[in-house]
Amino acid sequence: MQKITVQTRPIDAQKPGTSGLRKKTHVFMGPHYLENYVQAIFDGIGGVAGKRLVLGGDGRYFNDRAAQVILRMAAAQGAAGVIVGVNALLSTPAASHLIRLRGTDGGLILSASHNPGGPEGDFGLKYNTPNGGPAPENVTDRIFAATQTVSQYTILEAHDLDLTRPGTTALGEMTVEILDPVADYAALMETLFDFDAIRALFASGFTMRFDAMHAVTGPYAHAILEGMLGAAPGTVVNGTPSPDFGGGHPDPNPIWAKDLVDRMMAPDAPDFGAASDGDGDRNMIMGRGVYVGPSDSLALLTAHAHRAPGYARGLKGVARSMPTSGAVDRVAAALGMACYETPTGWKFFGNLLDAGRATLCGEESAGTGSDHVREKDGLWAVLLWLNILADTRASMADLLAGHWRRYGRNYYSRHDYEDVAADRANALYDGLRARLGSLAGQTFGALTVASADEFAYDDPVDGSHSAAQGLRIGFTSGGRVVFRLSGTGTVGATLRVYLEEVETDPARLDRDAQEALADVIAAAEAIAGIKAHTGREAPDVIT
Ligand code: G16
Repeated sequence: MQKITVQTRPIDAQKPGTSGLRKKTHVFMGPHYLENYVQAIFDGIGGVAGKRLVLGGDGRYFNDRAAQVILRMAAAQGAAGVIVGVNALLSTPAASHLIRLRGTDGGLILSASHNPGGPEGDFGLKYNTPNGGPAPENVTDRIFAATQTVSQYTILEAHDLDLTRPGTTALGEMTVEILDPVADYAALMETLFDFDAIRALFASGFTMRFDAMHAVTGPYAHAILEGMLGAAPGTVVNGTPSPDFGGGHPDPNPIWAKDLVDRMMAPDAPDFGAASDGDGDRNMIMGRGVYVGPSDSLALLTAHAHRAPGYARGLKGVARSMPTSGAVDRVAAALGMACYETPTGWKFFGNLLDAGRATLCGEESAGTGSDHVREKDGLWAVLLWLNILADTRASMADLLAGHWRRYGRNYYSRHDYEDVAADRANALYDGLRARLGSLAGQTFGALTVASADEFAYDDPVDGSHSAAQGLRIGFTSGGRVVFRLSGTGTVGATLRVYLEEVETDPARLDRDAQEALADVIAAAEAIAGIKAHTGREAPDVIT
């Protein structure tokens, strides 16, 4: 096996976004594109000589080819070993767990998360640090800097490794351990949750539908829900990962998981419904006749986490991203625990989790997780819900209604304007930013602005400062609107408008969210001129 050095040149715009580098698949497959970026990761972390890495992905188109390239580059550059899932599959949370369990020098995850896959879809790659979490900004800055100076990479000339079976093999002088992607993760889940209680729940006739959306969670859900917990065969649907996710969009929200929503809203719906995304870190939670929004899910999980053995001793604190609703804040206040507000991006939770300041974290973008790994974790959220249901034996609808009665309800919605021309999106955003200082006291329709600022974050653990993390406008009613430009899209700009209004009147807790938010929606339009700037009459996606 020969090591060869390939001359290359920097490629434009290989800048990691909210979670790694995400581009159109054909862009990633272009000459030197993947290799340049892998080299930049290796350079950005000080080389891989003597290091051990975890490698795996969500199985999307090009996952298999990219994994072989990364293995050959790691071997050529002196890595001591790579632990890789069978067929180069690993869910993102399972990869995070393996990095921690095996004490590796980090890992490479092949995924564009919930974005569609296939030759016309998206591909992505990110580096996770030895704590198992997405690389923080100082590391991604070094990686980006390396993409701008890369001039060559070394790679082994070798045949593809057979990754179809567990076992240990060698590539040049590098050890490659191929393992079952599910086993270690399933064992971890067993330490956190009362599997006996959940088995008893299923044995009592409790029914569930889990939609794996043709993505990586399928094998995990089959093994854990149907295999270990005794859920009826057929509970897991769309459970075989496919390179283009069955032609679908593996984003677990009411738009893309509409089939699940329809089933859960039917009179003969199962008791509990859930879905997960491309790489298994996001979740959607439903009960018969009810949809539990991600912000509410975080709040309820926080209120009930003590019911699961892994959290029986209570939570050290909770954290949510800034655009996530304040529902969890009220639970934290009632329980007397710290509640942190971070910028969007799971990487910002890493320090809080490492320092033992937060146990649970969550985001409006369908992510919830805990200190068991350093990624959000879709199936973990589903299992915590199951543990709560097993312990309370209450219906999802009753749990949700009871929660709102006790804490009030944060009506919440996100309106996305996708693939907007970047200059138009920037004009809206920059124009609004320039006017923030003059908004307080102004009235827009029924609402008066109480505060307006651009969110910035000072990490309480390492003191790092992250500026320009979204524009937030609070109203005297207690409601708010937040404007952000997404950092995960691959075409044009995506404008996210996050809308929230607080309701504590027991007679008004059961309204339609868009209706309850009508004043906030109208004020957002009046303040920012969304229609004029984007040229759109309505959002592309409402969640
Ligand atoms: C990633 C991040 C999340 C973030 C989400 C959306 O999730 O890990 O923290 O909330 O993107 O980010 P944006 O609003 O910038 O598009 P995932 O599931 O895509 O890896």
